[in-house]
Amino acid sequence: MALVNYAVTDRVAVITIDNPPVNALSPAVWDGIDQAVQRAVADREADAIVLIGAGSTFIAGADIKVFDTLKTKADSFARSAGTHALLRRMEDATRPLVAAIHGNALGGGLEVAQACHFRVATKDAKVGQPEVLLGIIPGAGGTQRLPRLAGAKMALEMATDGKPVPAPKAHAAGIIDQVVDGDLLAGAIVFAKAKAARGEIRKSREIPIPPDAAAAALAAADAVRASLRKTARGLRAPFAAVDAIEAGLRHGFDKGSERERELFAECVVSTESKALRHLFFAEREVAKVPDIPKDTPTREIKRAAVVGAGTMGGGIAMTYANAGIPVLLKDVDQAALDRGLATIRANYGVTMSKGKMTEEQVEKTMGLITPTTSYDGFDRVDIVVEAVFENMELKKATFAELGKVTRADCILASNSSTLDIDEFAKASGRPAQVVGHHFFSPANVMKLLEIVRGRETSKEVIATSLKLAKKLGKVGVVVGNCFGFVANRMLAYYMREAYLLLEEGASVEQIDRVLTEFGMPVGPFGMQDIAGIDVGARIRQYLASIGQSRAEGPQSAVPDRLFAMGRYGQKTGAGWYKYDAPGSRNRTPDPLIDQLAREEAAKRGVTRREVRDEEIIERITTALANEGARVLEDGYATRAGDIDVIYAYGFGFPRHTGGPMFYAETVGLDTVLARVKAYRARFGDYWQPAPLIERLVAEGRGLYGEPALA
Ligand code: T1G
Repeated sequence: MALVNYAVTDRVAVITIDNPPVNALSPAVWDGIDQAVQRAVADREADAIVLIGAGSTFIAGADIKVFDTLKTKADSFARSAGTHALLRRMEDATRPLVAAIHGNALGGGLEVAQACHFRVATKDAKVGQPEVLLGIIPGAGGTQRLPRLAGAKMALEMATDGKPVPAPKAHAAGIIDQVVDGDLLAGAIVFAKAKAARGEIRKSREIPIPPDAAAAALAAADAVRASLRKTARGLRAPFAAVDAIEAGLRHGFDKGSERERELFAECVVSTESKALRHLFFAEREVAKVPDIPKDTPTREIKRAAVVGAGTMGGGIAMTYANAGIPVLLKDVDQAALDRGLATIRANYGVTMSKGKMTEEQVEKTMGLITPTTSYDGFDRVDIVVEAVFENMELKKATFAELGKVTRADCILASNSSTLDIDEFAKASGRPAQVVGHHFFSPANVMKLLEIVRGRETSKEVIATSLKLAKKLGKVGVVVGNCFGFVANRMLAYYMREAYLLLEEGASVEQIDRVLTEFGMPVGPFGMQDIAGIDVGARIRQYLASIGQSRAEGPQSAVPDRLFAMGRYGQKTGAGWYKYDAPGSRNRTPDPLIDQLAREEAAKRGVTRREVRDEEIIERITTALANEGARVLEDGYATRAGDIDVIYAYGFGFPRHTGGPMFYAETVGLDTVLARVKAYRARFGDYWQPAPLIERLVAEGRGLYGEPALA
């Protein structure tokens, strides 16, 4: 089959794009469409033209991989002239040209549809301009045609938030001309023939924008910019999209198109776009585990159980219920269950207050959660997620029980954040069924699921976990069973540097500010006050009991002193900050922390000094990248992109940096290596360069299997 097929039906030329899996616009597809439209215009057998996608969707956009071939702004600017000219040729077709949309018409796909004279769609189709999610802007006329079809306000919204719009809403806005019930192609042919009978052609680029609407739109553009300054910190693309739309409003279609091409060219070669495009593919790569073939058998998860109704257990139960999977929620007594269910109900109450769920939906979903204080019914579930207190003995006892009360093929998953899955596997008596499912708090919100592979975890259990992650709306990443797995193993180095910088003279507020300005949703100290200082303290205690520690190098005593004072963070009303009351989020700096830092610095003979903001970022990101490289070297993560996905989805590491490993690559692995060596000389031998980084720098290669980023 060709990429673009042509046939005439009932005097309508039907052009079918067939480029699986999403009909992406590769250069060959662009050319195919161009030739097919020109063929239809000259075809005496055709009075009208329909453009449709084969398979499950219309065109999901330009082929994102092609952007890596655009090396300079000038190159991109030059090449986009061809695309714009092609779309104008389509628009100048002398026969009615109708786009028939099902599935998704996104990015270039919607832009192709906008260059058609009309658009019809199925009810469940979606249209959108998601380019900003890739650090670029609509680059095929979308910033100029969309305002003319849908009005500038809607165009500004779509081009800056990148969200898909359902067909009925797009129809109401004027983007879609008709929602087709029944067979899309048949409906499109009828629609096209009717247009041909009336000789009706409408070129989007010629739709006028009334002066008063343009004035209102220009005001709207400024308002959008003001809002983006809060929501799109550190990003360029959303602002560029506004600039392109504004140029068209002020100077007309042609000048606006030229400005769009300039801005697209600027964005497509930016680090922001390379980073976001990297994550787009990385978050799809994670599902590909080298020794787990795509056709590995999987089990259907129809019933689940969660042991432990605490914060995590409750959130996990919600995750299953939200996916429509009935779930038993077990705790030791009714009081614990009642607390757990009250938290769940409160969480749904927040969702409902935001209008994301109706009361009926909440009741129906909560109805899927069955509280219990016994193991009754555990013999009928397909998976159990253990979410008891992070204590090895308690977890081993729980797995021993689960091994007795569940079916032989029931998957036994642990939500442990750091402990040894193989220990649980041994205790269960069924190691092949045991796996780690490490959710991130709040479990019903955070998308990351670390799938921790034990020594004996079966391939079927891994494959089932990956499939289940998708069903739960999570991004499942398979990781190895080292202490802390990948996320928390690396986080130990992130926190070590934060603590040491604090003792060296930086303040809690400065470190948190610098990391949030970098793009983290919250700084290390604010994060600990949310997660609980006691969680880390107890893990350190456990490690000390088995003669281990989280990260090499000096361990600050400040967090343990806070723990000893009962200052666990928000939940106790004081931690790294003071809070209005236990559970409050209103925080104020506490001079006590500075005093503790001074005392501990003195004990370690550290001379306090002023710490520059840049040093905070450099120390923390270098520590992350160096440890990430060791994780890769040790084989606990499959690829650098997996680590990027873990940090983007697990900790909100700013997506426009591509993740800690991609960020290291853009800083330069040679620079990262030099920093590690400088820190070793300055702070001590615990700063050891990761051999992988040393090797890649020596060979001039990058972390992603090709020469370092140009
Ligand atoms: N280019 C290349 N590959 C793509 C692709 C694209 N646009 N979209 C999807 N894929 C691959 C994806 O990597 C995966 O590959 C497979 O298709 C299935 O994808 C000029 C400049 C459409 C909602 O941003 O949002 O147009 O892993 O797993 O869950 O102005 O794909 O199987 O090897 O995501 O059903 C704008 C991106 C581009 C849309 C379907 N368009 N895609 O989701 O499948 S820029 C987008 C998506 C542009 C113009 C601008 C989703 C989807 P593999 P999938 P899905």
